[in-house]
Amino acid sequence: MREPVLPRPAHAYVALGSNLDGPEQRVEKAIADLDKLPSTRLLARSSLYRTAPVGYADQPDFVNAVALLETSLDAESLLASLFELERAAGRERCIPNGPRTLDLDLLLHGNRAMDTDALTLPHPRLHERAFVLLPLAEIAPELEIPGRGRVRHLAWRAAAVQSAERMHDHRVA
Ligand code: PH2
Ligand code: MG
Ligand code: MG
Repeated sequence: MREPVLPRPAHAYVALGSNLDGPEQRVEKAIADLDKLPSTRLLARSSLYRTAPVGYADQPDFVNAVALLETSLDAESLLASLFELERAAGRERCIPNGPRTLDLDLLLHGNRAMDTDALTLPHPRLHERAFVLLPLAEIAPELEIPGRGRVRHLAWRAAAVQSAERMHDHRVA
């Protein structure tokens, strides 16, 4: 049987998004839930961002954020845990790119590179999405996306064509 726990923990970046039924609270709760996953702890998180929908325009604005985890779960096990949190948030998969209560996308898992039907790492659209890059740039501006460039450069480029507005600072009560 495949061993789902790594000998040494990896850094994993997760993108969070919601645009239904209290998106701010849903993203905040999901960040707290990520910290509770087995063999996993939250190392850093971005602010919340209000972003215009990309891909399918006729839906509410999204709330987006990015979290950095230290985890001993391998990429497949972490992905399964993310799906479970989406399911627990009542996620229904109807319209592609359509409205959702909670979307958790695995962006990077250590330096793992893979492309299967189940999972592509790094995330294939990470480098072109302001709603991912701006929050990611807040917590990892110098991170290099293999074959794509440095996060702060990618974020700067994406911000010129898509809007992503930083919401109130989550650290302030
Ligand atoms: N997610 C999508 C499609 N479009 N647009 C924004 N602003 N934020 C998202 O999280 C998002 C999207 C597919 O997952
Ligand atoms: Mg997504
Ligand atoms: Mg997704």
